[in-house]
Amino acid sequence: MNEFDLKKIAIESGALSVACIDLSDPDFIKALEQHGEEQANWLAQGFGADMDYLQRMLKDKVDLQETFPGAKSAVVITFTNKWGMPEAEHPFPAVAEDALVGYISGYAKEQDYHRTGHGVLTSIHNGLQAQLGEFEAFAAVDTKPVFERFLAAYAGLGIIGPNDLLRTPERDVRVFIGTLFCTEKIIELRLKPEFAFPCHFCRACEKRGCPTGAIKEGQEFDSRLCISYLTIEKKGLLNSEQRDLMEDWLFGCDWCSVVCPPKEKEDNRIAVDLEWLMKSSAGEIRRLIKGSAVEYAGVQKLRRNAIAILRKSQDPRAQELLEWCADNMQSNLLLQQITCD
Ligand code: B12
Ligand code: SF4
Ligand code: SF4
Repeated sequence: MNEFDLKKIAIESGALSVACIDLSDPDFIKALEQHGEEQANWLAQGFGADMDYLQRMLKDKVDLQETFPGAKSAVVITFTNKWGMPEAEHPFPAVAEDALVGYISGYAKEQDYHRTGHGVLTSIHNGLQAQLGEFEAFAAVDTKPVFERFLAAYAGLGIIGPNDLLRTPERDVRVFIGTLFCTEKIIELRLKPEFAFPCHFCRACEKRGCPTGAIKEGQEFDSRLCISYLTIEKKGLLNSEQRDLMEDWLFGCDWCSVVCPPKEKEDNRIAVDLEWLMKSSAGEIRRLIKGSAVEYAGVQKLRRNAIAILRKSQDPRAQELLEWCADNMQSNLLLQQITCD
């Protein structure tokens, strides 16, 4: 296997870029352990909010031989799901101009990126086996305990920007990361990403990207303040402070990615009619979001977030819709979200 063949297989499988790490390299093992310590420190400071799985998976992310038995090489890729592209599609019904709306992040358009990434990695595995013979491999796209941004940055697919995202020469930060842990030794391939300008000449994501302070100059990323965390991961009720932070987002947030690179971008959000979201049957919405990244949050969380948005609205129709919800909703969480502090 040479560099050219690996790149050819990966690109033909749908990856944007590829690199490969030798998992037995002592420098890599040391860097991984150090990253584990840094993440433990980050979690100890509370920056991981209540995402307990980050703590639970920490050991498995460092001990790769235990997690992926027999793995010798990690093929790391970036890929996209038309994130940020004007032609990207979504299943939500069109919204009337004067409707009460909430927004879904543009990265959730098209098929769920976890599924897209697994497809690309399976195809790469097949391509490698065609050349090297059969071997076992484990694919991960946010689906197994892996320090994805660390691996991608270590392999040279990009750099970590002030927005905490992998910035790449191919598509800036609007890429996802996938890794294929192979029990066969593949060629070691580390890249040197080159950019037209360094992040410190720009800092747009830091200066005019994040509205909440989750990204702040000289400070570590704080999930507790991140709209993406509040709308997707946060369990239970949203208190008034959290409701104020989350603007009118129903799922995810685009502000720190849409400014990269720093020029005006099209609005890629998905507008959702809040009356439709509250009054349609849960089954219908579930069917609609099946196979999209939004499915991870589920209907109840989308509705909880919608209530949080409605409570901040000055529009009298928002109050009417909340009253309708109070009369018609069965879920205790949603009923409490209508009145909680
Ligand atoms: C938990 C999680 C979240 C949390 C926490 C986010 C965070 N910044 O940590 C929440 C819910 C907030 C979130 C939001 C989003 N997420 Co998210 N998320 C994850 C997940 C599952 C784990 C990340 C994690 O462990 N964080 C904890 C930090 C401490 O650990 P870390 O990633 O290892 O790296 C940190 C440092 O060590 C340092 N670092 C890492 N490597 C290196 C290397 C060098 C050289 C240096 C100097 C520093 C450095 O940078 C980080 C600083 O805090 C990953 C998938 C995965 N398994 O990795 C996706 C992932 C990071 N998310 C992703 C995406 C797309 C998003 C959103 C854009 C979605 C959206 N539109 O709403 C937002 C962006 C918010 C943001 N600016 O980070 C993508 C990012 C792709 C990219 N281009 O980087 C990932 C990689 C999923 C994927 N497979 O593609 N996410
Ligand atoms: S917005 Fe600017 S500073 Fe932020 S990651 Fe992109 S290029 Fe770097
Ligand atoms: S996703 Fe939104 S809230 Fe979170 S860091 Fe980026 S801009 Fe800030």
